[in-house]
Amino acid sequence: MSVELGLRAEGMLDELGRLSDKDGLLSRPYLGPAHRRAAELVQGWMRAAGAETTINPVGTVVGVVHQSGSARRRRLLIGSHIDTVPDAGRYDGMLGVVVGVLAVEELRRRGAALPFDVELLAFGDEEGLRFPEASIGSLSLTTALPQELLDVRDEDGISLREALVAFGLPGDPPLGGLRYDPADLIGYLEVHVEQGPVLEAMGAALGIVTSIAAAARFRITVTGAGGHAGTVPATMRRDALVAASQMVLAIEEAALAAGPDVRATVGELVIANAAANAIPGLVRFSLDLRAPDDELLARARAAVVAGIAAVATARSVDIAVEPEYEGSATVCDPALSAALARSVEGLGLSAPRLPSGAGHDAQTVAGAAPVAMLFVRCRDGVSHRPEEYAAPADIGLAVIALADAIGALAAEPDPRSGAAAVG
Ligand code: HGY
Ligand code: MN
Ligand code: MN
Repeated sequence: MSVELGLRAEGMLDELGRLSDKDGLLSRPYLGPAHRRAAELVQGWMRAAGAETTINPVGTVVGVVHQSGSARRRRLLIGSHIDTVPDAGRYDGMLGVVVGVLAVEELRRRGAALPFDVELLAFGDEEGLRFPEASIGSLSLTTALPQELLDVRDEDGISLREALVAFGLPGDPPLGGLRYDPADLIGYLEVHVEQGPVLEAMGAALGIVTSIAAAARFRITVTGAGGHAGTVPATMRRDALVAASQMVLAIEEAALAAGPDVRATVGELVIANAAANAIPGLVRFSLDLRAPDDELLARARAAVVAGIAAVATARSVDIAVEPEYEGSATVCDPALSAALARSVEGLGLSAPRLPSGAGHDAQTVAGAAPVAMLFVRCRDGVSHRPEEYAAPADIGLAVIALADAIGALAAEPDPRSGAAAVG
């Protein structure tokens, strides 16, 4: 059973993985043409699984499997994301969306009568790489987003409002009105490829996530003095690239000093108006900072900012450090996690517990509902690269485990209120 489900999932992931905004590699930014095609493909899968579907005002595909009975019912959310980083693998985010659809299909095949609705979600902006805000899809469900967000612009100057219209949606959605009522939500379950080497090293197909790391992302601008490469003596330069390079090393040094669980990454660096015969006067780079808890993240941030400020002073350049995204460390809900663990163990598998260094929509949804995550082993721990791979057999086991966990939750009292999970 699980092998067939895994092979079906692999076929769906192959189909989804071909929808890209770039030839020859998988790149699916939020609200781009490929995201639109992927959203429609996923919407069709959700509909075929028996869900009532829509693409909501910020591009999230929503599929509600209504249970017969009273109108206003509590909902269990199952989701992940279908946007990708550039040159991505076919599993990050997409695996969780496909597994959710197949688990709902499996429950229907079993004739499961659930006391709550199941809502499938395919978010479109988890990576948060296009606009200076991240996870707009999941954030809109948990936070009353300001209408001004519609005016933020991507690096091509396209506003969120314009991108929504290009995607085929209204350009003026009431962002604040998208928020879910936490009282309606039983919880949120997300299945995700581990994106790390731990499960593979343990020989475990699946794992239960204990917590999701705190994360902060910044845009740093270094302003020095441009000039002619041939005429300005080295001792008279305020070279923004040399200063930025020293800052990158200072960031590494500060992060290492803050502790082995702190992760600092400069993934993007751009020289404004670069020319081989001109001294760089303006450099912008990104900084992605992670730590297992908020306090350590705060300490690491202070150390890193102090380090780059010292370089700026020594090199007489100016810096601007603009926060772009912040996600608190998130502890997964014990009751929902226990339901996932029991369903994994029910398959005769070990259910190791492990933290997530990667961020997920679950971190955002945790603002409105208890969350839990099921990790699927990935080869060599590689992710955010085309070599990313999860075996169909493991994915099939995840489908069964998720279906079993949903069925088990149906039989248990609501993990939050203790009442029956009926709305
Ligand atoms: O950056 C992350 O951890 C996630 O892939 N957005
Ligand atoms: Mn992801
Ligand atoms: Mn990712």
